[in-house]
Amino acid sequence: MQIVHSPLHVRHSDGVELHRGELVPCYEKPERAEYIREALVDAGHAFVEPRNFAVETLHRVHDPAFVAFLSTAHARWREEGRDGSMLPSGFPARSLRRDRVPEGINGAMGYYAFDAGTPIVEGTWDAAFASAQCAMTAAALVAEGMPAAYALCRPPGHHAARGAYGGYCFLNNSALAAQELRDRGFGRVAVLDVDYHHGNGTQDIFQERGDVLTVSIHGTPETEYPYFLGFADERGSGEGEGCNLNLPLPRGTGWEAWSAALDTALEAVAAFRAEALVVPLGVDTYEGDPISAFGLREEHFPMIGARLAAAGLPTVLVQEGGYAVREIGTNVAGVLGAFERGAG
Ligand code: SP5
Ligand code: ZN
Repeated sequence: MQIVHSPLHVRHSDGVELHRGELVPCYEKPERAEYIREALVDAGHAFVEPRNFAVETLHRVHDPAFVAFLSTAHARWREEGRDGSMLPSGFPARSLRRDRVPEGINGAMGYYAFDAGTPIVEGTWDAAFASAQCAMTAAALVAEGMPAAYALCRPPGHHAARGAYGGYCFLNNSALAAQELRDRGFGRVAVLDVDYHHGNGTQDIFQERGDVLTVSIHGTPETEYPYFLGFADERGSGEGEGCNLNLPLPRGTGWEAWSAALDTALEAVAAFRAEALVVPLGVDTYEGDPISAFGLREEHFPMIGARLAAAGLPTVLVQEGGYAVREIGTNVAGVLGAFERGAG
């Protein structure tokens, strides 16, 4: 499997998040990518660095003002004499206005964020842009004829919406990969999100589009993050009517029910007549994940890889969540190894 990865991810580090009422070191930390990289090197996969994409390529799926905010946020914070990790503390929820972006950095941060769990540090923009470039490069490689490629993205992306960040995500790497595939000639692209959390950002971005199917298997938002999107009755709108499928599952779901949902998801991808597939690949479905509550075990990840390969489509896999740091590499390598054997 061709792997695209950038060492710049380490610049996004030492942030803190608000978790159960306390500021704690962010669960989404550099060691995650290091463990994945080591496991994939050991498994003999080939690595390349991302190509350079202009910042304007991000505007295909993100609001330009949002991109400008992200790229300047920490410098504005430092101009006010602050340093370290930034978190918002006020949001334009019900009763408040959302038709104007506040002038000050604190208000602007609350305007563009949807949680207080996604720290911005000095190197966040460099890491997030490099991560997006990894995903777009992997898509370019597949469009150029490679059967599959994996983007070892960090920070992750699937929670990032057209104009909002959260859930440890800033730029929607998987959406950018899907868009790159569209722009390079694949007429219909499916996104099958297997991260523990609903891919709210990807759903938002493609909500009204009929050329990209979004499917997500995730912990039910009745109890699980991101709480306010990801229910089964969200089916897309306008031209995108019928082009979103959510498969929420209760806490404690194990392999049997999860893999039945994967069958349903793959049937939807086939019925859509997708020409290419993007897989936002979170391994926070693992039973040992510290912030999630499904029960998949190590032996199940290769089974996921084999099932995805059996779809028989040009495929871009994009790293999303997974916080059981010690096992994350084994689980990702399990998916990719089996995908390659299945596709071979
Ligand atoms: C990419 C990704 O996986 N993002 C996940 C972001 C989750 N952030 C908030 C998590 C809140 C979880 N609550 C902890 C419950 C522990 N049992
Ligand atoms: Zn997740």
